[in-house]
Amino acid sequence: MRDATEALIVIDLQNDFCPGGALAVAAGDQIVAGINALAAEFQTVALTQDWHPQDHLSFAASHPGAQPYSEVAMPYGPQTLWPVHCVQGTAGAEFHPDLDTRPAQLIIRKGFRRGIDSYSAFFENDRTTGTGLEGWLRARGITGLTLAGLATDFCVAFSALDARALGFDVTVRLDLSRGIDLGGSLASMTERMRAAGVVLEG
Ligand code: VGL
Ligand code: ZN
Repeated sequence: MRDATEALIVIDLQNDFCPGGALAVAAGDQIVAGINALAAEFQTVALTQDWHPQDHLSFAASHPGAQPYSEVAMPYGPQTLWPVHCVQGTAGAEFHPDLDTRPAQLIIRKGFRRGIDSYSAFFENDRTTGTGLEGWLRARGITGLTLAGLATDFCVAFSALDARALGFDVTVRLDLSRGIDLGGSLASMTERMRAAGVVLEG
């Protein structure tokens, strides 16, 4: 068992990010068994769940004429446009059926405000709206985080960078994460994590 000051945060292990899903990450489903085994080591486990309204402004379909994977200017800065994914209440938004959700004491839903995307488990993409995860962790005396899930170069990396900025010790399990890799994002975000002092394992 890990120390009581350590928590595992499993990022967006949902059907739409797995093969067959709307925003499938290659081999995204191959990390499920390893994450289940890892969760058994931790006394504190939280999951995040991408949870968008149907008309979310991170969807290309919400911007007439826009293509998925293009970029638009949002009031808070540039935003990549995605295929419609993880719509609240749909099968695509559910966790992968093999993910053991029983050890999780908290599920943080994010991206539910139509006008703001949320990659990070800590802050939405305006970089100021908090999700509440920091307070929950601090109230439980957590100082060290292990992150794994989907996608390495978006929600995992943004969460890891925010966690470092908030002062947590952070390990990302690269072997239990998979990336989207848009325009070299996997290499660039991995380097950003390394530079920020994130321990990269696997
Ligand atoms: C994610 C793009 C859009 C992720 C979520 O979980 O990495 N990526 N929404
Ligand atoms: Zn999303």
